[in-house]
Amino acid sequence: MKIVDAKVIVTCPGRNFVTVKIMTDQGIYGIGDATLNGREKSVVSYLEDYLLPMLIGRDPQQIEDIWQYFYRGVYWRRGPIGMTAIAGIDVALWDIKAKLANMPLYQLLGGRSRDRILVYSHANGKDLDSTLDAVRKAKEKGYKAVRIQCGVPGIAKMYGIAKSNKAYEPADSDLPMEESWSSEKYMKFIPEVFDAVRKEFGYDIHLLHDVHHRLTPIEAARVGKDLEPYRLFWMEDPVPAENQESFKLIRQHTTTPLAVGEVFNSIHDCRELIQNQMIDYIRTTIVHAGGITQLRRIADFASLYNVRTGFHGATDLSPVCMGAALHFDYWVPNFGIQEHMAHSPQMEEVFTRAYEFNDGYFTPGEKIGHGVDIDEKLAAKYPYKRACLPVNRLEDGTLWHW
Ligand code: CS2
Ligand code: MG
Repeated sequence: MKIVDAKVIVTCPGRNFVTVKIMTDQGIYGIGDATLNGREKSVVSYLEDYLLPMLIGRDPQQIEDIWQYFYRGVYWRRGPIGMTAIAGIDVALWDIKAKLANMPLYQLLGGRSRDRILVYSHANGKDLDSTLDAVRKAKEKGYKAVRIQCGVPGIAKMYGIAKSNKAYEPADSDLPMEESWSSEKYMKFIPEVFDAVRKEFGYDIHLLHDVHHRLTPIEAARVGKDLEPYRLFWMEDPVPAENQESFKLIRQHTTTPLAVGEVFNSIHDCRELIQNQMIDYIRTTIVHAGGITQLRRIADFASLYNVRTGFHGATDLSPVCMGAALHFDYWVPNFGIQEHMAHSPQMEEVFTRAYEFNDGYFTPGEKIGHGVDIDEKLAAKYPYKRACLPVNRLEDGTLWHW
């Protein structure tokens, strides 16, 4: 079997998506997500100028050898752009292999380990009342787990909060918008938010929260401690994770579970946190960490330390990534939870998919491959439009983590 062609499809049905499509001499093709929010065109160039020409003529069944060729063979290893490009190719090859085997991808991985996949939705609001209302709406839709993000008095624009009633999309300007942040105001207010949510909804719903890399280790330790009475499912990205040792300090002070990894792109980014049991969930995703081939290694390594998966699943990860992630979630023994920010109807028109939502859980569907496809004619109707993520500053102007 040979790869006879490979291309990148860039489309913007409300936001930019990058899709890799690989065609074989037996008429079977596969697709993979290669979307990196705010840097899409860099990944497109990496694919079109380098990786895709190297694919032509290869046997698509040699998934591992192709992964090693692109990882070890490139000299300049790792990094979000390279690993996202490799991920797009890797998922397309797994899609081809499962189609060749005439089975859903989860069967090829080892069969399902559960009947259904727990997901969490986002409940956010510019103030406490609108956040409580968002939790009500998520519960009405059947979600058993919600991520709570609430505007903080005195902070003009908060990450994770949708504008008016539109879906949340942080890459909302051609060049970066600047936002202002106060850890003090946030730390003072956030316990009130969870107190109000638990008072209204009790403890039968899982609550998650994303600190989004904003705090110092001791501040994160304090917030983790302050939130203990509200028994969070997890507190996410409490601090930037370049210095993984700093998680020891957080761990010493709080039992609030920690989830990290959506910005990681290699097993080497996760190793210290996992082997020192400084986190409880690993969020590294298929699209940003080199695809299924590397994610299997990360998940297996995490299982040695009782760390469970909790994949990133924001709308800037395309339905192709969601589809592949759900097959992975169906199989992976140490599954934790899957993030689900619903894509818009316009996006779902471009990407047909087999996965289904039912009462707070997903199933990946029984279509062969990962079950997601792209309507290229429709995709062509939505040309790429540059959009960058915001940049963040403290109130005194210091550049800070967004
Ligand atoms: C967030 C993301 O979903 C999450 O946990 O961290 O929305 C993140 O801000 C975006 O994916 C960045 O593109
Ligand atoms: Mg996050």
